[in-house]
Amino acid sequence: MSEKKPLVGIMMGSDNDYDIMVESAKVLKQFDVPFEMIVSSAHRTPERTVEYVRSAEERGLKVLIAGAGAAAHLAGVVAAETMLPVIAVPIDATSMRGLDALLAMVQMPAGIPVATMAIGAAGSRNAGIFAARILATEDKVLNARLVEFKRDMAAGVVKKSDRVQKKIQEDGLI
Ligand code: RP5
Repeated sequence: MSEKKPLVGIMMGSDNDYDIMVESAKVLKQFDVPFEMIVSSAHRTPERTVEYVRSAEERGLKVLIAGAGAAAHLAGVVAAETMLPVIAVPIDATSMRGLDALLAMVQMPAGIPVATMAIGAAGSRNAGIFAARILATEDKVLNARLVEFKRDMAAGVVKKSDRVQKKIQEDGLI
């Protein structure tokens, strides 16, 4: 992890969520955004969760990401305890394939918002990007990195289209 003071806190309900939540971490690392990571459960360790969140703002964190599966209350509980923006990542941890966590996160009642991403690894990557976008509103260098990232992605799509054109010709369809 970077030696700079963390700006983003990545929380997850279980170490079993790590493989998904590491995707947020990879994105933040790519954009050189310092972060920290903690396992804390809204249900199994409610006090630990509240203590961590209450100290977050004081310690200089600007955004919190909360990933959890099943009856996923983590993001909502976190948002209830802080004024920091909270990004939620639903995780596929049960026979409901993450739909349970998605609904628990996205259906927050009015007043305590959480920004809910898609289920799983793509959602976790987007959580990292979204956190970076929030921070970029006050950081021109980070903003430039995000602009470059978006440009590279667009160039990637054009390359994919070129490959499809080649393939359809090779397949003798046009
Ligand atoms: C949630 O319950 C965690 O976020 C995890 O996704 C799920 C299952 O936890 P484990 O039983 O795998 O620790 O709190």
